[in-house]
Amino acid sequence: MDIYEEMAKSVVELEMEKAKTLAQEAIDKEIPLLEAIEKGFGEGIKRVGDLWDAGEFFLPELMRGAQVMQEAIDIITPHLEESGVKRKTKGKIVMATIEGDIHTIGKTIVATMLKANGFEVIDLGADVKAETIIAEAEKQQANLIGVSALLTTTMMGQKKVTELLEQQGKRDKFKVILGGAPVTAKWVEECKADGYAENAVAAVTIAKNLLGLL
Ligand code: B12
Repeated sequence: MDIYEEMAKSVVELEMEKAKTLAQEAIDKEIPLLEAIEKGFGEGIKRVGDLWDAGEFFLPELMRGAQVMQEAIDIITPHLEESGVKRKTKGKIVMATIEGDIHTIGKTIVATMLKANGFEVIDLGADVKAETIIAEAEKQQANLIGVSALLTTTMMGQKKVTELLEQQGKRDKFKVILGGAPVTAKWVEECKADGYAENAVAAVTIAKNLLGLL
């Protein structure tokens, strides 16, 4: 079994110690860390999601799976950042999961991937009001705002970000990108946002594109 499959399995089997050991192994053996996140632990949480969808996993398993994935990523992230620090900053992005929504995993992966690709990322966490996201983007003089939503009920908050920017006459100051499992290109268009990406690799491409770096 390759290490990515072992990583995925550790999340599905809710094996915290195993996941942490594998994360450390990836660092020690200089395995590409972004791939370890996407193809390994990220694949694992997707399978956990499928098991939840199929009614085979319940909330406690779901939460444990998320914790296992998060702790493994926490071990990897400082090493990713280490390799990224010496590069010139490509741009500054303020990221958050929108108000009412506590899903952090996808947003954190995107933030990690952007950092690893030379962006400066200010991660505001989850359950963040549109007003706060905008205020922070202004304070930080960011070029980009990234907003995640995993619930159909919280997606409206993404639209609120672009609407508020418009109302406040600040829409031209920032490029806004949206994402999260229920988000589609059509929804992004409806929100009058600037970009959509369905995964973290695409998020880096769209961010670079919007800042004219590609
Ligand atoms: C893990 C999980 C949880 C964990 C979250 C832990 C955490 N720290 O994040 C816990 C257990 C806490 C949880 C809670 C809940 N959850 Co939940 N959860 C999931 C699950 C299984 C996986 C989500 C995930 O992390 N996926 C893995 C990541 C890597 O994928 P991702 O988030 O899509 O991110 C990728 C892309 O979307 C994109 N992306 C993401 N964000 C952004 C942002 C930008 C700017 C860009 C460009 C791209 C981008 O890139 C990412 C990397 O590739 C999904 C099921 C599923 N199949 O998605 C349900 C799911 C999202 N949850 C759901 C629900 C209903 C809930 C609860 C309401 C359950 C409850 N009754 O309490 C609560 C929510 C409470 C709240 N107020 O938010 C539903 C949502 C239904 C809907 N359509 O609205 C889902 C779809 C499950 C289901 N089938 O019913 N959940």
